[in-house]
Amino acid sequence: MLTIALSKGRILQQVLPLLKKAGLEIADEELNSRKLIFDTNISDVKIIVIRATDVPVFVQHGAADIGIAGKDVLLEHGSQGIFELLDLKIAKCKLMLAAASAEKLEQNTLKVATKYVNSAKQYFQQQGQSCEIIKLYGAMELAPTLGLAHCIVDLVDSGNTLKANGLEAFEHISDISSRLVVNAAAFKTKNSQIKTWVNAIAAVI
Ligand code: PRT
Ligand code: MG
Repeated sequence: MLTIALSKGRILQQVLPLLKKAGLEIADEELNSRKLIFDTNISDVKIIVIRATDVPVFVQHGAADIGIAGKDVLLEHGSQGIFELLDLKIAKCKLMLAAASAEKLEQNTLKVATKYVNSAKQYFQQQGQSCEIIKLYGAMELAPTLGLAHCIVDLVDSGNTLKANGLEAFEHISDISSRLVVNAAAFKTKNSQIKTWVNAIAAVI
């Protein structure tokens, strides 16, 4: 049995058509049921659909053999016990540093609101910039407006969300897209089964 963990939300919408092209699909009635673990057209492959941040956790512990999640989530989680095998080139965006103006970034200790604590810390450390990280789970864009932080580190696609909140992107921290990861132990014990699917998916990217 092979278990594949998919991220809910926007990644799922783009990943299901990709898997279908690679020969793996979940029937609509199955997907619309209240089940948490879905059967697929392939008898020995099951799919679970979970919170994006939970995908690397399931894969690291071998509860899922394969996972698909955003690079943003994978960078935050760390790569212990996980191999990244494919860039699916979907759900693309950029991790960026944004503020209301360039002057706001001129601080001895920069107050940064973000969901991406580890990525932000690492970035400012590389820059030699002292910072205080304020962890938020959403609506980062509000933080500078309400004086909670000098700037934010967040995902940016069109830039419309920043613009609508009076913010501007100043630094590009990393390029983000969805990645296929595997459990390191499963990659040995289920190597041929995993490789078959990785190759099939690679061929349709
Ligand atoms: O909502 P929940 O907490 O359950 O999960 P989630 O919000 O993490 O899920 P979801 O469905 O929003 O998907 C998130 C994943 O999609 C991320 O982990 C990324 O890998 C990927 N992705 C790609 C994005 C974006 N593009 C994106 N633009 N995730 C979020 N955004 C948000 C961004 O945070 C900002 O609020 O969209 C807004 C910016 O978009 P623009 O176009 O206005 O710049
Ligand atoms: Mg969301």
